[in-house]
Amino acid sequence: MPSDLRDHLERDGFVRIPSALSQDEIDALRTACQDVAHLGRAGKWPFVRTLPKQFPPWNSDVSNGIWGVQHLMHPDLPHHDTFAASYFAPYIIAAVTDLLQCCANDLVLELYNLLVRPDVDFALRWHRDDIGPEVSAQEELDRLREPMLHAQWNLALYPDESLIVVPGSHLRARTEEERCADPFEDEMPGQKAVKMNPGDIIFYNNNILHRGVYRSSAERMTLHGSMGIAGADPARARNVLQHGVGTWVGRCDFSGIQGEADGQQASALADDMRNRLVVMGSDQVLSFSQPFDE
Ligand SMILES: O=C(O)CCC(=O)C(=O)O
Repeated sequence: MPSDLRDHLERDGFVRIPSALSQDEIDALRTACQDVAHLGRAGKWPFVRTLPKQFPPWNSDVSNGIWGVQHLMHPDLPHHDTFAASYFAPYIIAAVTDLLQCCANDLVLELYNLLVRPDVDFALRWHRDDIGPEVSAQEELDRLREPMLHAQWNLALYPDESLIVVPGSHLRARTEEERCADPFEDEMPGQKAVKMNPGDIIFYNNNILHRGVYRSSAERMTLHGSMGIAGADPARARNVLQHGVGTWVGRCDFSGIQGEADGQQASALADDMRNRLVVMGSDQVLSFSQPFDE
């Protein structure tokens, strides 16, 4: 099916959906995010992205501050139902099915986290999420040519220009200059800050060459999610589960999610997407209470 959204994502490595949320929806999510960010900063929620670490796993020592709150749909986190409703919102399901050219019944629950303003300025180094810097140019290209099996997005609740990308770099191996650049290079040729207004969503290829540059003075509350396609990538499902989701996802109660997404009850879709993750992440069909219990 023709898709402008997918065409843009394929060409540039990212695509914007402007003003996807109403002001009321933004306000409700801001309230929920303020609360969980406060818990995270106070050391009262153990699943946080702590400074100065860029990649998981993070420990729960918040003495240097945090730049993210993990596991927004965790049943023990306040507002988990508000976050689940936003993860399974019709505008997300419509965009992901369009981008992945699949139907909602193919989707798998993955990650939902919050990215927040650190207490001191902080930056991530240039990276591709799933391809390490040490690979050869040929391997880099081979990996970049693999089909797109999941979609990743940022949904901004405040103006946000922290994500810096090199447009088009998801289509090619790094140039010699990019390969040899300082990992914290502030002037990478062609770089572009992805500017978002409150309520905007950016979907991006997580293997585009990118980094995050965070100013402590700019409020940031950006929801950071991903969804996959069932059956396509069991290794990724196992990875999602191993990164902590497996310990709690079986306890999520999605029955309170109102409304429809892709012509079906959003609550039923949520259950199905969770079940597909668990089935894919295990080598056999398992009930939730077995290997993923806390
Ligand atoms: O802050 C962002 O938007 C990007 C985060 C990022 O690059 C990452 O988590 O790998």
